[in-house]
Amino acid sequence: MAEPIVALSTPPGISGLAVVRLSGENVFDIVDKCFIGKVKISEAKTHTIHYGEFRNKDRLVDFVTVAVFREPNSYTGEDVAEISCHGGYFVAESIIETLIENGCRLAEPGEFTKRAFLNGKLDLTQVEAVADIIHSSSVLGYQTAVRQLSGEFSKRIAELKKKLLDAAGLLELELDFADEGFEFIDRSLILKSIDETISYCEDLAASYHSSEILRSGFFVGITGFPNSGKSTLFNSLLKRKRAIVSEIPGTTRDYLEESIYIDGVPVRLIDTAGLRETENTIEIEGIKMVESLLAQSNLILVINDLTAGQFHSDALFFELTERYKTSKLILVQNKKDLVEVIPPKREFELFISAKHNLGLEQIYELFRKEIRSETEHIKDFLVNQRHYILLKRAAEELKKSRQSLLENYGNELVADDLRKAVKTLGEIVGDTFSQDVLNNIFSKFCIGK
Ligand SMILES: Nc1nc2c(ncn2[C@@H]2O[C@H](COP(=O)(O)OP(=O)(O)OP(=O)(O)O)[C@@H](O)[C@H]2O)c(=O)[nH]1
Ligand SMILES: [Mg+2]
Repeated sequence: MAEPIVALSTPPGISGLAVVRLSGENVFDIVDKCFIGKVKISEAKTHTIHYGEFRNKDRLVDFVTVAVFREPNSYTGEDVAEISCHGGYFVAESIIETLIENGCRLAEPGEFTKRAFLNGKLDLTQVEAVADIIHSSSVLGYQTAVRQLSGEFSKRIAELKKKLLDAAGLLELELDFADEGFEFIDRSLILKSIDETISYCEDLAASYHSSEILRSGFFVGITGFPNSGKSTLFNSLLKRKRAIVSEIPGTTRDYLEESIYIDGVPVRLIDTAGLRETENTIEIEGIKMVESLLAQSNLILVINDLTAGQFHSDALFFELTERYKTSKLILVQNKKDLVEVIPPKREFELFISAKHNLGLEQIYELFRKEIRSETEHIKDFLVNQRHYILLKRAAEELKKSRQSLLENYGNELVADDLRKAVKTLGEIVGDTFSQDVLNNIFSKFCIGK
């Protein structure tokens, strides 16, 4: 078993309870040095809870309960003790200090989960699901991550691997009989397996973008020329006065971000500084900062001031549409209360009055529609960038093997490509992994997890 580690597993600060977790060699003996209860923790049965005093030498630190999990039936697969104490700033801190004095080391971020992975308790997709559950900001994202934690993703990958390995095995078997002139495989069946796997990998990879929405929210960038009413719309959508609004152009200097929830998904509204127009070309001043905000937006609302004319922001709108090809753009014609006649609507625009809350339901409906159409792509799992890259690579390798098969290359070659794809799929669940990959995954965890 690895060296004993300790950390606070609940958020620090005022709370009813706090949980300090220990894992590794001798943790029960270490607890016994500080805990006085009816039984010794080192003699306690697994999956039992014990009440008693936690002491630092002669000083009473708190009355606590200690939960005992003996290896291998614990989160990490090692001996684990979880001490529940009172919340607040000092108790857990003091307990951790005492345990460190008695031989524990403070855990690194994600170290408990890393040990769970290394001890075979969780595979990599499950580890990533743990991180997604902790950080998930949407209901659907959380639900999908929980499903992933149950091992569904890994099961699916295992099925794909088996299908490909079976095909490779058959091809190799046939090779053994080649001298006798036997050909007993139905190549169309192998082709079917390959095709099914390619389309599964590609579909799953395509859900990466949508998974990101469930993970971190649906980003809406609000842009347009100064004074068009961006901040007014931002406030109206939030239903509170968050941004400063004034008739002076250039009121918003950098950007503001706030969230609203639509169908359990956070919509992250970003109000930005107005883009300035100069002489003949549309030169977008300060676009550098706004640029990265818009680039990460799923939806971009370009606000136009109708009193300056319906077409006043058209060139800007089309330029941004050209620039941000992966985002959806809508031209929002604002201040409709100030114009006599509302011009005919084009398919990419909406008419509202942000100040008088007119037509806002069209915008909420737009959010709803876009989120729905994006999250429809979600299969059963949250695909992250690492999965995305591996799924794409597996699909490429399979396409190669498909080609080799169609062109009647030797079985060896086809089988070889199939095995490569199997290895790539295996990397998704962590059959093979590099330290870099592990470090990258666990750096996203907090201490205590
Ligand atoms: N009548 C009317 N006035 C509006 C409407 N929307 C915004 N305004 C006014 O337009 C002016 C500019 O509004 P802001 O929301 O500050 O505009 P902005 O686009 O954020 O401006 P900058 O931050 O300077 O780029 C303010 O005086 C608002 O009250 C509207 O729908 N109708
Ligand atoms: Mg503003």
